[in-house]
Amino acid sequence: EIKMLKDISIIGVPLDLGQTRRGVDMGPSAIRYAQLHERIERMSYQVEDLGDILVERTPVKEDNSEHNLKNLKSVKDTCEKLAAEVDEVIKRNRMPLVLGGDHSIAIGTLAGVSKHYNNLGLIWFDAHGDLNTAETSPSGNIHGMSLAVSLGHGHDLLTKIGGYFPKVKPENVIIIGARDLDEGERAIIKELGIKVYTMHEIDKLGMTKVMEESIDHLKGCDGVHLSLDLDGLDPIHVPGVGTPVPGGITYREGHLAMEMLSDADIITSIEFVEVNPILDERNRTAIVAVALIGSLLGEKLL
Ligand code: Z70
Ligand code: MN
Ligand code: MN
Ligand code: MN
Repeated sequence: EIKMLKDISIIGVPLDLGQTRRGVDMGPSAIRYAQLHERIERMSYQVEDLGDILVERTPVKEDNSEHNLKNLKSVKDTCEKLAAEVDEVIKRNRMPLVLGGDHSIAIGTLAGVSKHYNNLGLIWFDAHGDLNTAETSPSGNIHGMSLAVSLGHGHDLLTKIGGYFPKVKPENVIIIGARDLDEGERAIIKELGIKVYTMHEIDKLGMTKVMEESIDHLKGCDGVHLSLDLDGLDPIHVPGVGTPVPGGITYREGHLAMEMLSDADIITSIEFVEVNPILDERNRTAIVAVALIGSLLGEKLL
């Protein structure tokens, strides 16, 4: 059974070292500027903002010695701090709302969340699978590896954050919005039997059915983490993402998905990642992020 938490703690993670486009470290500021706190408070949640996790940069030369894992030490250190902070928030019976930063931070969020549940579910909204390892990654960017790491696949320094692994079981993971998967990612999806709703299934079934099935699939879970990469949406609506992939989830489908999660009352922790204000137009991407968070937390049109 899922125990819902009605007090919310915002945690910013200004990390841009899990990929190679600078600027996503300003994501938390942009989302706050789009009035996140005010918007949630209006819905009569009790909200606290814990500020940002301190991101320390190890000089790039030293940090790129490990094979195909860029900035491994900086990403690991940041994720460890984030895990500890998320853990504290949940211990205080509050719901963590984590703002990225690039998607490598999910490694830390899940390390802090997962120990509080016996059977954690995970919804991964993304154009990508983030299921690479150093062996399969075409880029060496850790933000393309964070789901694999959380499933226990990848470098020990990442999989063992928090002192245990895996953080989530493959049968409890659902990817929604995928349309850019690498060869090695397709292989691990087959090998582990991960449930994936690509854009093909979303087009064919419709978002309503996709979310009904997803919610039903996770009904045995005692908590569900939502990790939402803004690039899951179509870049028409969110120009401020580092890796735009055409043909994504529409603004309306995105809201519908969030509203259905809200009605099902299953989400126990949240993260929104990959907002890059440098690439954005007038903060549109952060504004969309805040609107989606509103729907997810129960904002109604009427
Ligand atoms: C590619 C890689 C990725 C986000 C891009 C891209 C991964 N599969 N993830 N943008 N959020 O480099 O591993
Ligand atoms: Mn307040
Ligand atoms: Mn991602
Ligand atoms: Mn992505």
